[in-house]
Amino acid sequence: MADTAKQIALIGAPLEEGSGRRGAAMGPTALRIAGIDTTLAELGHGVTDEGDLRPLPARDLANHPRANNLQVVAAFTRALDAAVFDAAEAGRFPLVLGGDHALSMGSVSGMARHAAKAGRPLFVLWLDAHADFNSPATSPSGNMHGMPVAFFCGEAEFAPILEKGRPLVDPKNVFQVGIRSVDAREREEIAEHGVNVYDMRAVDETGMAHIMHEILGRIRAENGLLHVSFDVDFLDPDLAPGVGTTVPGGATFREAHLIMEMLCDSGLVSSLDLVELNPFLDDRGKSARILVELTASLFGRRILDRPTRSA
Ligand code: 5AB
Ligand code: MN
Ligand code: MN
Ligand code: MN
Repeated sequence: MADTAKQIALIGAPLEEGSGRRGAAMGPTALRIAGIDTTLAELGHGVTDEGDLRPLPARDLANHPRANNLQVVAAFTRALDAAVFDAAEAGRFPLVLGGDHALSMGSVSGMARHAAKAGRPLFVLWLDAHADFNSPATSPSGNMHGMPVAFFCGEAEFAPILEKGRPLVDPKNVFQVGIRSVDAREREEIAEHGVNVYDMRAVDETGMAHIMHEILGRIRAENGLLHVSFDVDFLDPDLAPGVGTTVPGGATFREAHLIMEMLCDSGLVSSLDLVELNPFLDDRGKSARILVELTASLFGRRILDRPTRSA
C-alpha cells in the first residue's frame, strides 16, 4: 500500500508520427495489457483510464520540410497540453502512456502551465539515451521525437503549435540522465543553454544514487514540481528491446529501479511520461512489463520498507 494514495489519470497518446517508423502507436495498448492500471490500483491508488486522446485539429499549420508530420504531432501536442493541464489542475497525477517522445512537447507544456499557475518552478527529469534537444534547424532526421526538450524550453519556435507566450521550462531546470547519443549541433545547444546532462560516463564515475541525491536536493530546495519523462531507450537494449532507437550501454534494471525508489521517497514527482515503447519490436511484451514494474516502484512498491539513505 502506498504511503500517499494518489489519483492517477492514465492518458493514452498513440502517437508514432514523431518517430521515423511505425509501431509506437501500439504503446498505450501494450502498457494496458501489461497491467499498468491494476498494478497501480493494487498499490492503493485511485486510477482512472481516460482512454486514448483525440488529437485536436492542426490544419492551420503549414507542412515543414524539416519537421516531419508536423500537423499530426501538433494535433497531439495541443490535445496533451490541454489534457495534462486539466488533470493536474483537478488534483490528479497525469501519467501519459506513449506514444513516441514528441508527445512530451504537449505533456511538459501542460505541466509548465500548471506549475506557473501554482507559482512554482517546473523541473524535468529526462531519462533517455538521447538529449532530444534538436530543432528543425539542427535535426539530422527531421523527426520530431528528437525535438521535445528544445520545444518546451522555447528553443524550437518554428511554428505556432501552442499559444505564444506560454510558460516555458528553464533549460537549467532540465536534468538528463543516461545520455549516450548526441548529435553535433545538439551538443552545442545543450551546452549553450545550460541543460544538466549526466551522461553514461557520469553514471559510471559517480553512481546513480549520488546523481539522484544531487538532482532531488536542488528541486526540493527550490520547492519545484517534477515531471519525469521515461524513454524506453534509457534502458539497455538487452533489457528493453521494444524501441526503435536502441543505443548500447544503457541503464541496468538495478539503476532504473533505484531511480524509481528514490523518486518515490522524494515525494516530488507530479507527472510522468512512458514513451517510445514499440510493441512491434518488443520481445513478447518484455519491455512493456519492465516499464510497468518500474512505474510500480515509482508509485510505492518496495522490496523492504526502508527509507532512502541520506547523501
Ligand atoms: B528519442 C536523433 N538525435 O534527432 C534525431 O528516441 C535521434 O525520443 C532522436 O530520444 C531520438 O533524429 C529520439 C538522431
Ligand atoms: Mn527520447
Ligand atoms: Mn531516446
Ligand atoms: Mn539556441
